[in-house]
Amino acid sequence: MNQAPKLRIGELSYRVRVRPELLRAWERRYGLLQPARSERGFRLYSEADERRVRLMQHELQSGLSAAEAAREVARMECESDAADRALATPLELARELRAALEAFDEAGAHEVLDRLFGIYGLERAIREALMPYLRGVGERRERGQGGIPHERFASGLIEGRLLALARGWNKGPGRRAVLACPSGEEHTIPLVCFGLVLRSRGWRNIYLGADTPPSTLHMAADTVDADVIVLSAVSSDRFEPIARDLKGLARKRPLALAGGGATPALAARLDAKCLTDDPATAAEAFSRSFVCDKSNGRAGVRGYGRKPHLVG
Ligand code: B12
Repeated sequence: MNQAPKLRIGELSYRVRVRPELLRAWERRYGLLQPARSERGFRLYSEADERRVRLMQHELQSGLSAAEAAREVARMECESDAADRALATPLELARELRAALEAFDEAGAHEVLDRLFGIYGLERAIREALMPYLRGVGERRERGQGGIPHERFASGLIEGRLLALARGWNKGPGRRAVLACPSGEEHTIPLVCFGLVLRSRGWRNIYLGADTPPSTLHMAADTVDADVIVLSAVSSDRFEPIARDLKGLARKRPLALAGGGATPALAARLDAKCLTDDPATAAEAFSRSFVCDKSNGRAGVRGYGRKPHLVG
């Protein structure tokens, strides 16, 4: 966290989704940001500046005026207790989340999630807290600790929270992704995370959820003329029985497989793309790699095999 200032205003603005003019106004009016200057006089912001902007957004969302929110951020920075709580690392917050969920403390868990998203934003929250938390649940289960009731309670709460953030994610002019877990598969949370980050890059999502049979996939993708279909499963056993259907889908439009069940070999066999990163990183890379082939006007994703409309 304590790195030298290095972010130009455009980059900071992109990360926190706040217009540069507003960032400069917060700096001028409230001293919220304390940029260094490059040799050529450009403002250079630190991670502490980014953190203060996120805290400011969090306070604004809770209903404070800008002046009050800025004072609140300053107070949090000064009062070490409050600051420590607010600036807990993502992993510390993941631990707090675990404690709340293990106690079936719904309000407590939401309060931790408020701080997690408010301070670190969606992508870091996913990558650095939610995924590690979920992995921990699996590891504890393997050691015979933590029961199914807790796991169901925890995943229901987290999924509900993520789907609340997803409201309206199928609207707008962006490219269309059909997202689903194949037949028999219930592990939807990472797919929802993927969709949320894709949405933040301007995509529209048509989310079909758990246990989606191939016929439904075909129908949905045709109906919305999807630009891509993304399927996620924890085991390749979910993909293998429908391999023929998946090849059929991949013949018509880009198909991507993700989750523990997606291997590069399987994806290559099905002419699909294999998403191997965590959901946030994968969505970010995926949206960057999605290109429009000017020669035939069709869109495609780099790394998809040999389909004629895909850019290789
Ligand atoms: C939460 C959870 C559930 C929840 C799911 C709720 C929901 N809506 O998602 C519930 C309670 C429903 C559930 C049910 C079951 N579960 Co479960 N579950 C989990 C748990 C704890 C987290 C799942 C998760 O979100 N993983 C996401 C991350 C943490 O997993 P990861 O492997 O690190 O993923 C990496 C990459 O693969 C990638 N990735 C993963 N998914 C995706 C998706 C996209 C789009 C992208 C881009 C990337 C990506 O990101 C990670 C890299 O950082 C896992 C433990 C685990 N380690 O996964 C068990 C786990 C997946 N479950 C397991 C089992 C056995 C079951 C049940 C059979 C048991 C049961 N009776 O409860 C049922 C089966 C349900 C079904 N038919 O699908 C096993 C699966 C073993 C296997 N490989 O087949 C696991 C691994 C637990 C274990 N160690 O035994 N489960």
